[in-house]
Amino acid sequence: MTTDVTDLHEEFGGERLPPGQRETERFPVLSKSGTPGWNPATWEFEVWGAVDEPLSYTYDEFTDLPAETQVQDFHCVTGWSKFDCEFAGVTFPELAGRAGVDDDAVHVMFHALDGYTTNLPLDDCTREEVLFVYEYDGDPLPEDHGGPLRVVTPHKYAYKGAKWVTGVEFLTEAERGYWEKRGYSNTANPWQEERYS
Ligand SMILES: Nc1nc2c(c(=O)[nH]1)N[C@H]1C(S)=C(S)[C@@H](COP(=O)(O)O)O[C@H]1N2
Ligand SMILES: [Mo]
Repeated sequence: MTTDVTDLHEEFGGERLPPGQRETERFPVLSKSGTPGWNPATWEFEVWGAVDEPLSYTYDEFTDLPAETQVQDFHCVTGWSKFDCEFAGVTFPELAGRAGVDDDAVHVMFHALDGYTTNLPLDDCTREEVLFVYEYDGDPLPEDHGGPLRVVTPHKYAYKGAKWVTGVEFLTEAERGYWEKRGYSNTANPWQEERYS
């Protein structure tokens, strides 16, 4: 079953194409420092911080979790949007439920293989469309786009979605990630054009 979440913009009172964006058919690659490469024998995905049960998965274990396929739009802060991306993976709420999030957790930091980090308030993460993605258009997620595993955040500019994600840290206080420390918006709502801070 595939869920179409491309009507998400209605929640934000905006058009499907957010202001100042241009639709592209291509799927450009944007990375701060190239594709890091991963080793399937040693790759691990971990959940830690303010949780009852820290979690750790190999690639095979992760891809055995209950998964779903969604059609989503993708908005890059540099001005392009790609409609109708088919992503398959595990939802944030599914994973958070397995870890048991502590009552005092308010914020989340995503960690990635290339040293990238990005942050979001917990409320912005506990949404079905925040997905840990390992398939794109029915194929394994290409490494340039964050394979083996990346996050997508269709309600935010795409820098909130860590490619090559290896960990999720639940925090009791807000912190800023890589681009959030370097001038990009902490809130990143495309329909309010929250590009810079
Ligand atoms: N680990 C990691 N994740 C990242 C980045 C990065 O440099 N490293 N770049 C971000 C930015 S700025 C964007 S626009 C999207 C780009 O995703 P794409 O290359 O699949 O288009 O990934 C985001 N996630
Ligand atoms: Mo970006």
